Amino acid sequence: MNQAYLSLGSNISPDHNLPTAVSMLENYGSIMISSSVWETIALGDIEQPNYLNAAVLLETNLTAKSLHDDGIKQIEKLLGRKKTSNPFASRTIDIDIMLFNDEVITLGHRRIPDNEILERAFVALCLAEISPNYIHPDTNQTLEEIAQSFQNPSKSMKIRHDIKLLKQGKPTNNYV
Ligand code: PH2
Ligand code: MG
Ligand code: MG
Repeated sequence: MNQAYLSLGSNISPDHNLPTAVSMLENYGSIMISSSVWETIALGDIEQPNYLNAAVLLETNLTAKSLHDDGIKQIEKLLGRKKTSNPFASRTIDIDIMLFNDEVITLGHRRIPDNEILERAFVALCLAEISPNYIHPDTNQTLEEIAQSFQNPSKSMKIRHDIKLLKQGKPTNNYV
C-alpha cells in the first residue's frame, strides 16, 4: 500500500466541491484522515474569491503516476475543472500530490515532495494536521516544524468548522 498526501483547493462553489472531491478519492483508495477545512486568501496576482483548502492522506494501491493520470485528472474533470493557461485562475477543484510515501519522484513538470509544502502556509498547516511527525525528505524537518516556521498564518487563513470532510479528526498514529 502507498501513502499519498494530497492537497486540495477550490474557489468555485468550494463548499460543495471540496467535500465531494474527498469522497470521490475513495474510488482510488481509502481516506485515512482529513485535515480541517481552511478558508484562505487567494495567492497570485489577480483578484479572486477566497479558497477552501485541505489535505488528506489516501492509502492506495496505485502508483503516483496512475493516481495522478487516472484518478486526480478524472475527479478534476468530473467536477468541471476548466483548462486555462493562467496557473492562478479560479478553479472548481485542484488536487496535487504533495508527498508519496517517503519517495522523491518527478511527475510531469512537478516534483514530489512538492515545493509548495515549504512555500505555502496553508499546505504546510493542513499536512501537519494529518501527519505532524512525517519527516520531509529534503529538509529533515517534521511537517509540524515546517508549519510552525510560517509567520502569522492566521492573518490569511481561518478554519471553517461548518464544513466537514470524510475521516476528519486528530491522527491516532503516525503514518510513514
Ligand atoms: N491555488 C492556486 C493559486 N492560488 N490560493 C489559495 N489560497 N489556495 C490555493 O489552493 C491556490 C491559491 C493555484 O495552485
Ligand atoms: Mg495547485
Ligand atoms: Mg494541480
